[in-house]
Amino acid sequence: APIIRREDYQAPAYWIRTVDLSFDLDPAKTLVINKMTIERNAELPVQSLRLDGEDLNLTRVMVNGEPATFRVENDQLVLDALPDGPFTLEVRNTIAPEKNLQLSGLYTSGGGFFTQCEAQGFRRISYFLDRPDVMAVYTVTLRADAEKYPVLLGNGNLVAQGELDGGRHFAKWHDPFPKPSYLFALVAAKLVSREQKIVSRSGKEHLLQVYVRAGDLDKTEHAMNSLIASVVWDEARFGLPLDLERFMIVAVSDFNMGAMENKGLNIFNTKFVLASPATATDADFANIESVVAHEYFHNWTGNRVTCRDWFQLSLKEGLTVYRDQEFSQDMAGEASARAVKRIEDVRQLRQFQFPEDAGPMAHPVRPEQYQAIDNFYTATVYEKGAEVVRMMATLVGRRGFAKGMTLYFQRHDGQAVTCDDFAQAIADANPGSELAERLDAFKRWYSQAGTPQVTARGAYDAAARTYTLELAQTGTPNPGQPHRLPSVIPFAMGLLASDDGSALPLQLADEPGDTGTHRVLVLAEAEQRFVFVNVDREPVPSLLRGYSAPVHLDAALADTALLTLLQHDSDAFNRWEAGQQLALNRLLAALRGGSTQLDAAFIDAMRGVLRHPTLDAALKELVLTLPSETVVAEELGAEVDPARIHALREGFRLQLAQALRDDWVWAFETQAPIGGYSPDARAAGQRALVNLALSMLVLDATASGDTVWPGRAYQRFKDATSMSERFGALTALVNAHAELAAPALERFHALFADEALVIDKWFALQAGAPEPLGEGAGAVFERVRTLAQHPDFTLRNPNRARSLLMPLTLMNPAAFHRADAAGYVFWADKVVEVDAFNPQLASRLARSLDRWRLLAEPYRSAAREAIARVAARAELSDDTREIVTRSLQ
Ligand code: HT7
Ligand code: ZN
Repeated sequence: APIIRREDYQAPAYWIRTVDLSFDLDPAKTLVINKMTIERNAELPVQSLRLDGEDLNLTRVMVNGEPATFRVENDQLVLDALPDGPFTLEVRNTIAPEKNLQLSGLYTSGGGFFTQCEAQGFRRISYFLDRPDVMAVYTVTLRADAEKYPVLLGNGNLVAQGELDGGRHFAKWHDPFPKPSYLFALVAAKLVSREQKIVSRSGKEHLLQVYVRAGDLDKTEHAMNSLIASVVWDEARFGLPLDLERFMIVAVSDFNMGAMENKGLNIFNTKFVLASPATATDADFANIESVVAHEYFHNWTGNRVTCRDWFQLSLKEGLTVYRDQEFSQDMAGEASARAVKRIEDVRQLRQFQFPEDAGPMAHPVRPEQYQAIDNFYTATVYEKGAEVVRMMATLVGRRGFAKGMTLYFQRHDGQAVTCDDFAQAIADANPGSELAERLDAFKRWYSQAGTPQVTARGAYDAAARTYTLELAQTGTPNPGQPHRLPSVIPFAMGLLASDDGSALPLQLADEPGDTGTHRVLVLAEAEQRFVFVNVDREPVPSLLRGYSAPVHLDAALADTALLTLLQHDSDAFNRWEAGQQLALNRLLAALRGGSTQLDAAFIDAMRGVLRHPTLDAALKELVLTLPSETVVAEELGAEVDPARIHALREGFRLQLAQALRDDWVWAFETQAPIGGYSPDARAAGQRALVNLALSMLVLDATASGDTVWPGRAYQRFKDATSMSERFGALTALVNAHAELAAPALERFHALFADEALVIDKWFALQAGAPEPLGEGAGAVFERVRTLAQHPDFTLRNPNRARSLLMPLTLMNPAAFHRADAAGYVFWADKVVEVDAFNPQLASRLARSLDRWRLLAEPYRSAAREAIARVAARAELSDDTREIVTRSLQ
């Protein structure tokens, strides 16, 4: 496929103003009639009209009602000699939705019709200028068999419906908002809906609907509540109201991603809609809340103001992720629960975005080029993009950011714009702010890939009562950019007294008095020095609080300082960070030949956290969880032996299990939430801690041959009143390889045989289980190979395919990376098999070997060979080819 470059952007030669679409829906042959009104872009010289198409069977082309001369060139429908003024173009084609296994365009799932048009799916429905800067008003008529497809949905408002001959019926929808083709959607299926009328602040009434299959209606309450909460939040926090009379969410079980924000007709993966206490874990409930919010927030950030071109994807995705993260924090409530959400987001960033930014797919938040745009729905565009927006908000303050958003919509409502336009609006609304003063330098976050490294060194001068903090930043230049320029880094910090951990007042040398105990420094040069005066006691610095910028921080703090932070920091994020750093230092030291035994100081500190009288249970659970094997590998940076990292980390886990045995028992017995199931952050945190305690107790017992705790876990698994409890107990048994794991898994499968999303969990749990050490090593991988043959397993359904393949290849390094290369062979086979029918899914799976260069031998050579084997195939999609080619470069 050709390389598409950002610098080559050109405005479209024609504008499509209105679209009148009609669908005669049939799984084998759907007729699409597309009548467009089109105008030439008068600002450009006269050119051919080139409409995008893919896998379409073209039957007729008419201009102004007359048959037209046309040609099809490289999939494009090309017309010349068109009228100079506005004209109508009618294109007829047929498509075969039941053969569409890519799940892009119009496809069938569970006996219904669904669409997915982002990024370039509309061209698989009809010929079009399939680019986000061409915005049109759509009217859509759907015709289908009334019995098989009783529900016919489109964007906007229902303007007509009725019966037709032959048992068919129709519905006509009109969306008054001009939109790009990627936001088009239709659904025709046998569905039922939960409905709720709400009145927004302005007094307008809106109808909210969640459509699912008949048996799933009892699992829609949480999605509906999340939607209502999202509507309320966006109006309260940003003054952004719901602009539609009707807002629909439809759940579908075959879907390539999480969900899609089509105007007024969001289409969701069932995974992010359906939840009941019996079938969904706390994590599922939290994910549903955040994905429902995310798609709803797109209604403004993405739909009302959209992207000029796909290089600007982070304009809508980074901003909308920032908004959903803030929403979830606000929903969590108290400060410590907010910090827990922040920690979870940062863990996600480090687990997925950091490796991406250091590997062959590294790209700036605003990429410069691509071959397959679907490959750029990445952690960098989404999660790092959200961090960039967060830094802007930090630099201008919460109210300043809200003002910036208002200006952004005043300027750009109804337009397709760029990341520059967004940054400019936030800066212009905040004249004199650090952002406005340094806007050009700040925008390097959009153009430079890689995670900057910040080194911090502090020195206390007791005689002068000063504390000098020296900050330096470095980073690797991008390909094609010889020098990396300094980033603008908001650096939140405070100082704690080293003796009792109390917060010290902060006053820089040129300031008249202290400014409180917390502040945001701005690092904008390669090196900067900050001198704090009137520092009465030796301080411990608390740096990069709340993770105020997406950088690697090397502060080289001694254990004593980290222990002070862990015990006393008012910033809960940095308490967690200090605990992680203590654990990481020990893991890295052990990997480099140091002690494999945890020291008393560390264990006592962990006990102190676990037994702490006031700390949030969720925070305790996070502190007591060691950094992941992926994070350790990335820290190591080279010659990674996944089996060794696994053995050491498992060894540490077992020591924590044994040394804190009484404390885990205490936690298990006293920390559970009281009352019936509620997915709120507090109760979920308590369940998470209790589940961790149980896992540790079963781990310890299994290692020592004791059967009491496995027995208790099995009993809890059987008696559980919620999926969180049940799955927690099952996880404890499976991860410890307890004998009772097998009967528990069997029972779980039998209990939930008809619940596809729960069976996905069943696969995922087994594929993500820690590989046993010693004799049983390899059992988890073997189990995955067996499960790939299980009658319930299929690669055709993306959730099911991911449930087995992703936990193994992305989350379970020791099971995947094997000295005999069997993991890589399995991976290559699956990539090739999936690529033949669903390139988007295949290319995601292909990313699992991105970091092969980090590996030690023999893994490295074997991994390269497997990638080369995939790359050598003559028949490969553009999506997967781009990934494997870049990987080998
Ligand atoms: N904006 C949506 C992106 C999306 C997507 C992209 C490529 C292929 C399939 C897709 N399904 C949804 C999701 C979101 O970020 O909200
Ligand atoms: Zn999004």
